[in-house]
Amino acid sequence: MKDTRESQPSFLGENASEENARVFIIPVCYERTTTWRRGTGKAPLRILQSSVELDDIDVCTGKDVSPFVHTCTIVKPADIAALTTSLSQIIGSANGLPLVVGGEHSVTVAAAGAFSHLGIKPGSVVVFDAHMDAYADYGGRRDSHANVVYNLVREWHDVPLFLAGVRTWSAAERTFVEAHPQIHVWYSDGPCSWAEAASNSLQLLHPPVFISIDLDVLNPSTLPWVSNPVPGGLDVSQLLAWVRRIFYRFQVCYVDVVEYSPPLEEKTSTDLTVAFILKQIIGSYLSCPNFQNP
Ligand SMILES: [Mn+2]
Repeated sequence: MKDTRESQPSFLGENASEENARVFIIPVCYERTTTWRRGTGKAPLRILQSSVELDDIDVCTGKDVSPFVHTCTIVKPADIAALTTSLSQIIGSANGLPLVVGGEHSVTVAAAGAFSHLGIKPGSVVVFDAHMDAYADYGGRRDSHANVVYNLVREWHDVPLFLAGVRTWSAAERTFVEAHPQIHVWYSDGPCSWAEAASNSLQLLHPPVFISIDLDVLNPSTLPWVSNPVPGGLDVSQLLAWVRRIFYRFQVCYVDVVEYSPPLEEKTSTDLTVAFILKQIIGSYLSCPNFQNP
């Protein structure tokens, strides 16, 4: 079905009906607490616009993903509470995988609140991030991009959380993480390779899995346009291979991709990079053994 919304393109330029869709892209233009490079609020539109240029085929499976993807109307919430309400309604009526496209990382906390509101608790959480995001208080705030893991632990205190790709942290964050044995960290500059870490993560997870991907987990040489880039980190293939392994092993209840902060120059290759990542995530979902083709 061709999309008729003039101001907002749909992912890949097609828009499956809500009835036929199995993946629901939820674009969230939310940016309130960014502390260094601004721009995440513009990311959803840039990603959707560039996605129209992509081929519809998932390269690993050969599967055409577009007939299964519905792009919801862009959400522009005033605050996290309003976003929680909106996501509760959208996720509650979506018959398939919710795929939130941010926006800053604090949208993940709103999604967690929406799941709790709907009475759904994940079996485990995976956060891909260069940072720990484990501040109780950051610049006088408790709802910022740097409080995400702290707030996820508050929301689901007994749910295992695997934090992947960390390569910078504060003493306070490290203390918080060490005080919570349900948090497992893979330090990307440590002795353990990403492939070993991915295998280890699979041993710790339980379905359904709630996945948050802060794009700063990627090496800035791959994706420099994030709010808070950190040297080192994964490349796109490594991230996607890890995510695909989770999909193949477990039911996944939620994914978000956040913190892209596009440059002012339009039509940059990184717009396509992020759209490509989304397409491959969708392909992983649609081709995994847990997916039932309608
Ligand atoms: Mn981060």
